[in-house]
This record gives sequence, C-alpha cells and structure tokens, in this order.
Amino acid sequence: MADFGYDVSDHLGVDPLFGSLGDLDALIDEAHGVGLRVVLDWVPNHTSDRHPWFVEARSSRASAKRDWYIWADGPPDRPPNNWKAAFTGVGGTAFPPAWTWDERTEQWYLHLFLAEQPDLNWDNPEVVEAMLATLRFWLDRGADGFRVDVVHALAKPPGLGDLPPELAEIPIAALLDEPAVHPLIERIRETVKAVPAPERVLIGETVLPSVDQIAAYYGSPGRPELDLAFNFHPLRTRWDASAWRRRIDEVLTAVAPRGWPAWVLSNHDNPRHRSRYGSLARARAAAVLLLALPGTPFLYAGEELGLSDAEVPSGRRVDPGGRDGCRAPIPWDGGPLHGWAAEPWLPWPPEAAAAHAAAQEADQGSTLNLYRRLIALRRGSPSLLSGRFEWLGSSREVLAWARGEDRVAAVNFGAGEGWVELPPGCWETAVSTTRPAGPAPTPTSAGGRLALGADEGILLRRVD
Ligand code: TEU
Repeated sequence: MADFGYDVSDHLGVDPLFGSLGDLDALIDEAHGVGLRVVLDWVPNHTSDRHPWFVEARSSRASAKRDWYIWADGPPDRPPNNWKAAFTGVGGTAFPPAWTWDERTEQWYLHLFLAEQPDLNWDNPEVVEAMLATLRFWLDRGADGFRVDVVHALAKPPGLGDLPPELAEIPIAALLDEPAVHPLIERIRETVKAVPAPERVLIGETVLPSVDQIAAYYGSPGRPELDLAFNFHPLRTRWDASAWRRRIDEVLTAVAPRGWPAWVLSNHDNPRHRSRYGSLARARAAAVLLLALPGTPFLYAGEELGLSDAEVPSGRRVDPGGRDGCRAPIPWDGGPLHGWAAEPWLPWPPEAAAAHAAAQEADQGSTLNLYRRLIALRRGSPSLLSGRFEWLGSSREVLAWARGEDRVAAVNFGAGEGWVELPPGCWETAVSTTRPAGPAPTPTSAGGRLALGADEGILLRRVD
C-alpha cells in the first residue's frame, strides 16, 4: 500500500493484511447483531497504479481503458499545467506536480495524490457505470452506507487549465469544485438509496476552502446529494471561545438551512485534537462541545480515550502525507503489546501505559466513560438530538448554548473561572468534565449565573 488503503487495486476485495471478505461479512453481521451499522470508505476519485484498469490503460495509447484515466501530451520535461499533488512524500516538504510522465506511452497522467494513485476519468460513462457497480456489490453485502473519499474532486474542469498563480501552491485536491460534480453525486445517491430498507447513508469528504462551498454538496430539496458533508474548518479552528463562536455561527448559517451539519474534531489525516489543544482537560471539554452541537458528531477511534499523537521517529515514518502520529494503534490493555497480536509498525501513543482502554473502562472518571455518558445523554434527549440552538450569555472565555427547552451546554475555553447565564428554571448537572460524575445540584435553582471552573465542559438538564 502506498496510501494505506486509499490506493485501491481491487474494489471488490479485502487486502489480505486485514483479512478476507468472509471476515468482513462476519464483522457486518456481528455489528448488525448488536445494533451497529457499518459504513465503508469508498475511493472513487483514483485507483492504485496496480489496478488492472490502470495497468491496461497505460499499456498503450490504443488500449480500450486508456480513456478511463486522464492523459495529456508532453513535452516530457514540463507538466501539462501548474497543479500540485497533495503529498510531499515521506520526509519531503514541497508538493510535487499532480502529473507523472509515462515513459512507455509518452503522455502525462493526472494524480491529485501520489503517482501511485492515478485519477479516474469520471467524464467517461464506462467509468461511472463500473464504479457504481462497486457500490452495489458492497450494498448487497450489507454495507449501511459509504464515506466517499474526496467526492468534491471527481469532476475536472474542461481544458485542465492552470490555476491562477496565487492558488498554484495549494494542492489541487483541496480546490476542485466543478459544477459537473453534482450530477455525479446524484447518480451515486440514486444507487445508494435504490436498495430496500433500511435506508443507507451517503457521507462525503468535501475538502474545500469555504463552508458555503461545502454546504452546496447537500444539494437542494428537489435534488438532494450528500446526507452529510464533512467540514474540516472546525477541525482547523484553534481552541479559543471567540474563534469557535464565529465558526459555529458560520456552520449553522451556511449548512443548517440545507442539511444536517457534520462535526469532526479529529480524523486519520490530522493531528489529534488532544495534541492540537495541548491538554487532556481541553480535549475533555471539547467532547462536550462536539456532542452538544446540532448535527452529527464524528469520533475518530481513540479520541474517546483522550489519546495524543504518537511521537514517530523519522526512521519509522511511513505515510507520504506525514500523518503517522494520529494513526498510532489503540492501546487496548496494559500488556506489552497492548492487546495486539504482534508489534505494530507505528509507536504507541504516549498514554498507552496508564490510559489504555482497560484501565479507563474501570475508572468512572475516565475520558472513555465521559464519552459514554455524553453519548447516552444525547441518545436519550430529543433536545440534544434536534432541539433548537440558542446562544446564552456568558463570560468572555465561555461558550454556552441552550438546546431545546431543557438542555444547556457550556464550555470554558479559559484557564480561569468563568460563568454562564442560565435560563429561568431549575437545572442540574447531567455531566461535567471536572465535577464528580453523576447528577449534582448546581448552585442555582432558579436560573442565574453558574460558575465554571478552568477548562470545564458541562451539560445541564432542566428538572422543574
Ligand atoms: O483525504 C483527502 C484530503 O484532501 C486530505 O484530507 C489529505 O489527507 C491531505 O490533503 C493530505 O495532506 C482523503 C483521505 O482521507 C486520505 O487519507 C487519503 O490519503 C486521500 O483522500 C487520498 O485518497
């Protein structure tokens, strides 16, 4: 693997490193048995250069699959346009051209990511049909939906012209936003929604410069597109109350009228938020933020343990995008291999010895149990799931909001005490990141000011 699964050489198989199709069937069955749904990551923008389609396409200019990929003429010493690919390579610093010269057939091919990941040509109806068929294969096997990799980039601009110089150093994968992508997403949606109940979900990765651009990927009421569009602008927002307030307002204004916002603090492509925000206390407060906002929260495996990124010495780095730190293995227990069958290729996260999953399971105050309580509270509260959002008055470094009539969330981004102005009524603590677990009466029983400790996140419920 050149990009850890994002360089697909067989859309209908499982890499032997991870098991077999039979293992996946068993996993889907077991998950369904305990009420979990399984969403697969589908990578339609590019394939591996080892995919039989590309092997055939590059064998000759006359190949029947030639037009399944995107080719351009030479000269061999000057790429066809100024687009940059997304990865610098292990240890590299500059983004290389998004084109690679194919010696044998003497043309360039386009790749938004690695040279080992040639872009498919979605202008070609055969490509569209072949890729939709791969979706049907997994739907038939019981997949509950898809997370579609870089879905905004499927359509390329006619003519493949240069970017203006001021944008030319930004990888093209983070900019493409062609009108022609929307009908493609409608085809994808049609395929995913065509199967009998239960309804399958369509989530898309939309890495775009503005939240307004991302919002367009929900489509319109008559022509819906994605159910959920990933928005990484909040992920890039620093731990600061006013920056987050602006961000939340922006998302609720741009996205909420069109669809259901998707919230992400960490994923496999970015440093974990525990590392970005600098402390476990902040990461715990961020869990309250994530789980009390209107929309769908996405958790990245390990954030529920409060994990930081692993320190990865240069000799052990393997990811061409420099993303190894957040991909360190989950420490399941306190044994030498932390519950794994063999030594993993990446180092452990720094919390592995003391804060592995087994230790946190047993500790009521652990981050794992904080997430569990927050998730249970969300599930049990129509207000948290879909209640109206309204900002509440608070001190400068606190953000506080009501959800519906009977839930309030408050997060103190500051290192000192802060306060929130509670609406009239009698409120109790449902969960706090710093106060003892379990319900505890707040100092107020008729609205008024509630004091928050440094870095505290708190969820309150109305009890009168
Ligand atoms: O990522 C797409 C993407 O544009 C970024 O988040 C990317 O990681 C960044 O530009 C690199 O610096 C998706 C997947 O999430 C990522 O893991 C894959 O490597 C990538 O697509 C290619 O399939």
